[in-house]
Amino acid sequence: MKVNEIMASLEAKHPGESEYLQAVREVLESIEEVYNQHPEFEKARIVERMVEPDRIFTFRVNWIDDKGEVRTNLGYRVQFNSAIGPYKGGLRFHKAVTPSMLKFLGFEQTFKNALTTLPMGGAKGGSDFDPVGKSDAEIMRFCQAFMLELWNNIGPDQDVPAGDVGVGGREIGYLNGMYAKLARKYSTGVLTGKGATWGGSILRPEATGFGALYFTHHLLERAGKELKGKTIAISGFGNVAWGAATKATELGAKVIAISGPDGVCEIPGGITKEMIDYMLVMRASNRNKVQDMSDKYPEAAKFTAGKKAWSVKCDIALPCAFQNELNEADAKELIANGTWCCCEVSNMGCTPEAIHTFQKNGILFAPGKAVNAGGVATSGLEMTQNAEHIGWAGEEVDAKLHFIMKSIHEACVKYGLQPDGTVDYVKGANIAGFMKVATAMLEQGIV
Ligand code: 2IT
Repeated sequence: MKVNEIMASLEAKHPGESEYLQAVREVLESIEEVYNQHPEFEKARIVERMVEPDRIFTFRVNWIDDKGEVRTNLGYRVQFNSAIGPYKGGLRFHKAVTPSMLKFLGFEQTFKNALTTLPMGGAKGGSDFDPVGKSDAEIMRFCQAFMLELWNNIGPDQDVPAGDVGVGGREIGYLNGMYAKLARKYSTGVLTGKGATWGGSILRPEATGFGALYFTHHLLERAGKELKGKTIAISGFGNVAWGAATKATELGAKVIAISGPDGVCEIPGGITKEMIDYMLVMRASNRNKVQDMSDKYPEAAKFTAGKKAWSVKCDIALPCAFQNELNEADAKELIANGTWCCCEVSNMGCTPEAIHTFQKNGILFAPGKAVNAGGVATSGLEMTQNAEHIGWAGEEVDAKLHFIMKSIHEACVKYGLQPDGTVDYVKGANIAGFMKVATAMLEQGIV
């Protein structure tokens, strides 16, 4: 396999799909050497088969807004790879959603899910529906219209969607309600991230952020460092940022910045429990403005318009918002300000140039597919509880989540260990995920 040849053919087939091509290139560059040591992979054309989704559903979603006007959006479900289990991955509602974005996310999800140690294939879906400024009734009508198209292609043994950017517990509720009505199926296993009273796992809302901090803890521990007393800048203020801020604070670190599309809030004294709770109110308002934090807590939080979290001096940077939200210039600014660790919590949160800059400067860096895998892993635990018709206590879920994150860290070390004793976590995560999916594909023949 030659990465440049495969990429040239993909670029010709899928022109302009920049996020998808970026995600594929990153993985192929990491696995090239290992792949070429396995002629059986090449013979079965594993890479050529793995980089294309199994199938994509595209559909129109019509709904009626509060003024009575008809609205039209596009909906998608990308079923990427089912070699190790039913398709699994979130739904993203965001105005910038395109097939390229969902293909990159589905591709990443396939390797991430493989890392979790649980039997889940990879998928992603969503819509260019923009939740910003929408009323609760509009959100409900959109979710119902979306499910009207999707319901026949999902199921507990087939494809299990969950939340992602713009899709949280409220949306999963509306989606599940409509699914049950259409499918006449009332078992709880078709979506994850459900409410705690109707099949949702305890700790699923916290899991992505908690898992990310467990991973960061193990990464720091291996490097002879600890979280206690360190300053952390977080981007975003949604579900993932909320979970990360909660666990970081609990483990003794100080979260000194959160950000939004409008700018950054600096919190020199460290974010408090009250402020962390307020992040949920801000998200539920659908206003999408981080300035709301400094309006509510003017003494503690100082808002600066147009700036990113990466302009704030910190030890550790945690991108928790969107792909490519941290670029080369941001990486250089962080390094100049003394940052020595960046754990990517968002999917592909850093550009390839930013990652290269971190690695060249000896900054501890770990990629999203390893760091944020606790979210989907806990979705997997929710599926297990649903299949068994039981619910575990929070301590049990937390212990399993921590164990999984520790295992993912160990897998990264196993496959990413460098001759000088440091770990290339990008390589480690990509090779570990790839080996599992490739072996599963090989053993199941040409399908
Ligand atoms: O990116 C992700 O891993 C998610 N949005 C969670 C997916 C899931 O199925 O829980």
